[in-house]
Amino acid sequence: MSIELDQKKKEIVGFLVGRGVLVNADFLEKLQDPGVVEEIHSKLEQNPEPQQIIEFKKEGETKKTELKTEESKVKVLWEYETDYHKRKIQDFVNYFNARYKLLEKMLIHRPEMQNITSIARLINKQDKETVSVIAMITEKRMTKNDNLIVTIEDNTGQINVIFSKNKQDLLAQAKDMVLDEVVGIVCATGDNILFANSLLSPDIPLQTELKKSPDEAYAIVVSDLHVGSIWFERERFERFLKWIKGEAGNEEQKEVASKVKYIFIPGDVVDGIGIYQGMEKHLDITDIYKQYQEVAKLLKQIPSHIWLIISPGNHDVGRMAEPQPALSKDYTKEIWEMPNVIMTCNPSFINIHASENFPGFNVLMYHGYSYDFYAEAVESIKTSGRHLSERVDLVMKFMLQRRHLAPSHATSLYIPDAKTDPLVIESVPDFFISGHVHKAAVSSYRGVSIICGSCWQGQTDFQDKVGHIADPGKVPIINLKTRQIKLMRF
Ligand code: D5M
Ligand code: FE
Ligand code: ZN
Repeated sequence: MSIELDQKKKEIVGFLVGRGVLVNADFLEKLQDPGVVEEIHSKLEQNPEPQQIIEFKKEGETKKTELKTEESKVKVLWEYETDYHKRKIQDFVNYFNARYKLLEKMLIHRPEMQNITSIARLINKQDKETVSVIAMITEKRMTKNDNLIVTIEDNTGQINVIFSKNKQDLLAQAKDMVLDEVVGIVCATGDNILFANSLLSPDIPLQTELKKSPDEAYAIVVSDLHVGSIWFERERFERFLKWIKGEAGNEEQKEVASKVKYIFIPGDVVDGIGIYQGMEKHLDITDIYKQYQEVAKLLKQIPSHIWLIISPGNHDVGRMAEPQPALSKDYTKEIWEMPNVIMTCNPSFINIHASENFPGFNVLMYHGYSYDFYAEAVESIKTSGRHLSERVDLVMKFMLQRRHLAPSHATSLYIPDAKTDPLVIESVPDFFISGHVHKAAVSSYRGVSIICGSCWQGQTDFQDKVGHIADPGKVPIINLKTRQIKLMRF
């Protein structure tokens, strides 16, 4: 890149950073393209004022990165770049390598990880030694004697590790491991085998201070509307709309409503069509376009000074494979055109509420499609004795510890991406927001607020059959000044 282009690139990044905007690796990657740099830079020069939209297109279909600012606050989104090439075996290999590298970085500097050694160098080790390995789990089985044998792999080889029943805490921790997750293991070497002494996840670093906004403002989570379903609870949603418009509630509740600045809508905006067999009889609106038009009608009632940040779920239109690109404009034109709407991909990483002297909050938003699997697959979560709808907070904490939204292969459909693994939780968010489970939950883990929205769809026939208890109409209300989160019932 020429010096001049390099300078322009720096100015773009400086512009964004100066406004508290997150500049992620994907965005930087885009800036490798001189055409993109020129295009964005020219827009900065034309109109560096608030309320601007920066947009750029690449060849082929319209792709858009949209940055909107309002006063000194900024929200940013990057759209996942859909890459339509046919996937080959090598793509899977590259994808797992990319994941390994990202997670290895989080483990490699941990003080516990002394004497880190590749698996190839351990296989023929004769002497007993204490070593650390960073590896992916490829197999797990209990022995007759109740020890756990785990096969691990890095890009140099494979080896078995024994978690002994004599170390009960460690064994319990190891039983929670799922296939394909990346872990750090401190162990003693044996003859072509390792004896585990401790186990580390990439995890969230301990944080001493909770980030708080200097001013009082609120963000709320309204997920799983399922508009179009016969079980969509319109009256309940209208009660919510009345409150957000300042027309209902006591004085205190009205005061809160007036200070709501962000609404997160993490997917299942509509019930969709053809999601499962026989779905037609569960639909009030059978036309997908009309479902989204109905959503637009409802969302337009929300005061336009509130940002609506919308990402897709497994009932929405478009591909199911994650990362799911932002909802297609072809189906959601009315929503896209709303000035206060930001459409993001699933998962997405967003910065909200930045101002001159506040960096804003980083929000990881993920619909939660993979969660059903982990509620069953993770021993300690499964044996917590509650249904997923009662323990989504444990699943979300599990994801934060693994720094991945679906560590086991095929627990969410995904498109392997040769360059990176977009489901890795690369940066530590302040808020981790999901939906999908149809029951609200609030928790926190090492300074990350864990929030799951509820739903606006009553209990479905299917949920009845599997014992899932939907709990519609509970809205998590996040006070950005105190970081307190309350559930409001509609
Ligand atoms: O999913 C809402 C909740 O219901 C979520 O926790 C999963 C559960 N659910 C829904 N459909 C199924 C099937 N087919 N198998 C297992 N669990 C399911 P939603 O995405 O809104 O349908
Ligand atoms: Fe849903
Ligand atoms: Zn869902």
